Amino acid sequence: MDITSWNADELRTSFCLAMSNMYRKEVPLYGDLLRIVQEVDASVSNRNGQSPDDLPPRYHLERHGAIRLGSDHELRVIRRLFSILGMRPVGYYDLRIVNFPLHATAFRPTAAESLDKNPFRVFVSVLRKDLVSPRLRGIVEDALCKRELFTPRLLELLDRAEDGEIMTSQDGKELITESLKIFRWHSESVVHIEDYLHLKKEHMMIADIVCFPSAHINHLTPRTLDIDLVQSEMVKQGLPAKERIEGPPSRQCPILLRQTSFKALEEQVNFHGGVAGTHTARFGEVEQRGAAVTAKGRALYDACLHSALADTSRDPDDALKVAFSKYPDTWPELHDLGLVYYRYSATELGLKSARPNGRTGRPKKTLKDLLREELVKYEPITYEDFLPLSAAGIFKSNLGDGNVQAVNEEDVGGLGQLEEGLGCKVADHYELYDALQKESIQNCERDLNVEIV
Ligand code: OOG
Ligand code: NI
Repeated sequence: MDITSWNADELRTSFCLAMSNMYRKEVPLYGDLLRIVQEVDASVSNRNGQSPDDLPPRYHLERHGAIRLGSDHELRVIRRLFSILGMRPVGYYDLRIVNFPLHATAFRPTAAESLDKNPFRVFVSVLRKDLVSPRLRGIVEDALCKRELFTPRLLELLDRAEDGEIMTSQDGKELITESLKIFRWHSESVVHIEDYLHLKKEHMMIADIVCFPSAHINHLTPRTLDIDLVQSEMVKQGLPAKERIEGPPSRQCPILLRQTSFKALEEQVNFHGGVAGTHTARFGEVEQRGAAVTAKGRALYDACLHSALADTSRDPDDALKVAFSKYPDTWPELHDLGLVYYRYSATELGLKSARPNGRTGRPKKTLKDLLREELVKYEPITYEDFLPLSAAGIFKSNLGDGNVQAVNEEDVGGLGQLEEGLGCKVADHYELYDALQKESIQNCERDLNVEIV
């Protein structure tokens, strides 16, 4: 795409494509995964009597990525960069619940129009040094001090954009080139292999963050229409697929997020001092997204998931199916029980029967009436966020780190710590979905010329 002027949505799309091209070169299996997703989506579209071109534009671009950072300074600059790409921090993920010494947020667009154009999201974790053993903190500080993720040119472009200077096409291209340098893989480690092994013994994540000169992108994840088909294609085509799909089971009405991956590569690394070794961190993932659930819908999801995890009498996939039989699986039920967020819109019949104001003003109607009279319809709002327990399942199979038990301690001010590092608040995803739902109701009031009470 040619960037002709300052436009966050276009910049984000260019950035996302550039990142995807870079990762495809670095991890060729990711290219194979993209091809499989394209083939599966085309066959699902055909099955539904559609052409892949009938899909909304976001489907062809859609993916997420994940990076891990070592300091507040790094987090702050990433926040500035992503803000220029139209992505802001949403949600707080305390990854102690999966036994990682990290916490995280997801940078993503939040406005309906931007999400429709390209909902690219990046899950950004930050190392919590307070959760690293005191005896290792020196190695961590030393290594992080030695690295600088951002080029002077990138910092200059960020300053200029923040000062409101018009970004030319050339500036936009340079911004992307300079930012890719943050996320590129380096096979040279900044630490000695002994230190790497000490850090890795404490937690793989600490070694992955601290020992390399960049904040390498550790996976990219295209969205697919049928994750079960992608999973079986991966196996058929000999990709080292993870054994199980994470998240809810396959349903008539998909909710939240289902994910699977191919396992991480073992990569050659030259450690400081010239010793050769390996590191395993980078992989490819695929996701199928469903509806955003309300807090009530999430509580039910968590309850079903926990009962599936506790059921050792069955195979995990069967346990999941049994546990989720308690989760309603028709859109009207999910709607009437308030489990899912919806986008409402006027039907053709509604638009045709809309009347100008009478003498008593706009008629008052309830949403229930409008739905019953088929003047309004609804579709679920897509879940744009993440599920840390699923992420832990992905990492368990990728890193061979079996320890993903939940830690049930109270939050010791992690959110405040993260927000201080960011230099801003993180948005609450429930509030965002609620606002999208409300906005859609207001659009119905306008289009039907009624007051919805
Ligand atoms: C977590 C990444 C989370 C997902 O799909 O849930 C994620 C990490 O980098 O440690 O990408
Ligand atoms: Ni992911």
